[in-house]
Amino acid sequence: MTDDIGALIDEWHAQADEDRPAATTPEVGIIMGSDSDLDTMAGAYEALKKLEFAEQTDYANPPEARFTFESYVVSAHRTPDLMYAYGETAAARGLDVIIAGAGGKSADLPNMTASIAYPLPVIGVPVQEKSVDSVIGMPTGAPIVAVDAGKSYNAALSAVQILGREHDELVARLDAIHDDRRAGVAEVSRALHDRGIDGFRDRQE
Ligand code: AIR
Repeated sequence: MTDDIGALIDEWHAQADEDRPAATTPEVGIIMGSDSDLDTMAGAYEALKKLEFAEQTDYANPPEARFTFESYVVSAHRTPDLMYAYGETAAARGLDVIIAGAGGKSADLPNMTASIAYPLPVIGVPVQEKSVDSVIGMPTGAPIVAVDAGKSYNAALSAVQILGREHDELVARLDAIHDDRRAGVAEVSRALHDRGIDGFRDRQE
């Protein structure tokens, strides 16, 4: 294979053969069908950043952070060979969980990657409402975990929940952001009650 897609495929296979220590490889892989999905998939990036994950852009030179993620565009229909290679090499490249998003009515990247990478968990993100059925509609024996349309932020939280079974520090980070969210509700609840609806609305404008 000599084109750029072939070069990526060869690179992933070579990385899979390297057998690098777990602390140096990305734990989470974010893949999406097109770069037009990026705005929607950015929620996963935001959640991972909040949880102190760093983006690993060079497989051979990991960032200092203990937990990292990587991101790629992989199209199930335009580049099925690339999708196959990603799913097939994911575990050997050190990934523990994949977040896969695709849009349109044929959003097959999440479901196909789940089948190829099995038993590695794949969390599917339907990029649009019309993509939900194709992401979650898997036959018995071919599992996928999925979130609602556009909820890539939740996909990242689910990914870190999975990693948390092995890493206590991630559980602590998940607890901390959950506490922040609770505090946010407490604050707004008190403000609404104490200022009354008109006062609350005035303060928001
Ligand atoms: N897509 C890309 N390859 C296969 C599929 N199903 C999806 C992308 C994107 C939509 O098609 O995930 O949401 C439109 O892609 P584009 O590149 O035309 O903007």
